[in-house]
Amino acid sequence: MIKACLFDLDGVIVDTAKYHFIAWKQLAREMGFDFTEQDNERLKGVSRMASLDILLEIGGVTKTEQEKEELAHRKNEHYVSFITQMKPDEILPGAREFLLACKDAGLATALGSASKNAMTILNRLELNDLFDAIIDGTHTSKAKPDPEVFLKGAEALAADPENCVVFEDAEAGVEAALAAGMYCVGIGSSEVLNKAHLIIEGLHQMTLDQLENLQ
Ligand code: B16
Ligand code: MG
Repeated sequence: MIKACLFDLDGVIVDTAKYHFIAWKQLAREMGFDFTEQDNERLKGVSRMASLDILLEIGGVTKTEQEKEELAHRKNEHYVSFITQMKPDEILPGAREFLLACKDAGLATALGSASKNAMTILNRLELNDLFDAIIDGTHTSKAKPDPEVFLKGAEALAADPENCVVFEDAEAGVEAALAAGMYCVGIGSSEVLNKAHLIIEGLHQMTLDQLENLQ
């Protein structure tokens, strides 16, 4: 029986990938190489430092650890300049409605995101109150596909993993949910998310009845 819903942020609640893309592209330009939208697909759900490693690999560039810290900091400054301008109308279709339906049905809700900027984004979207627990990149040391972020979310909600469902748009996130022993609803392409128990285009397609059918 599902008692708790855990939500990834980027790609599930809001499309922040477009802002990550502009910020990474700008950094690549400063280093003298191009970064495409296709390249950006590789960074979805990946932590900031791991994303930088992929960017540097694409550019064929080697940097010291200290230089990498500075580059990641600079990228984050670009990114934060965008997300601090976000408005609630950027919430993806159906996300707010489904969160409200969960609350009305007495289901516990948690955020499970790799982002260290999750609180800033939720504040801008005015969604904080709809989450009983928020686990983000500031609370975790192991990146998805490690299940840490979702196990911490379940613990914060006092829910057993077998009573939890995770909503994820990234392959590594689906793997993290399954490794945690939870149900998973994939949001996006069935080619990439085929290990999920159910795949939908977005939370606008999700109903509470479908949660019962997962089991
Ligand atoms: P930050 P999610 C992830 O969010 C993004 O998909 C990924 O592109 C980003 O690198 C990561 O957060 C870290 O974000 O730089 O803000 O700490 O999908 O796990 O909600
Ligand atoms: Mg995501």
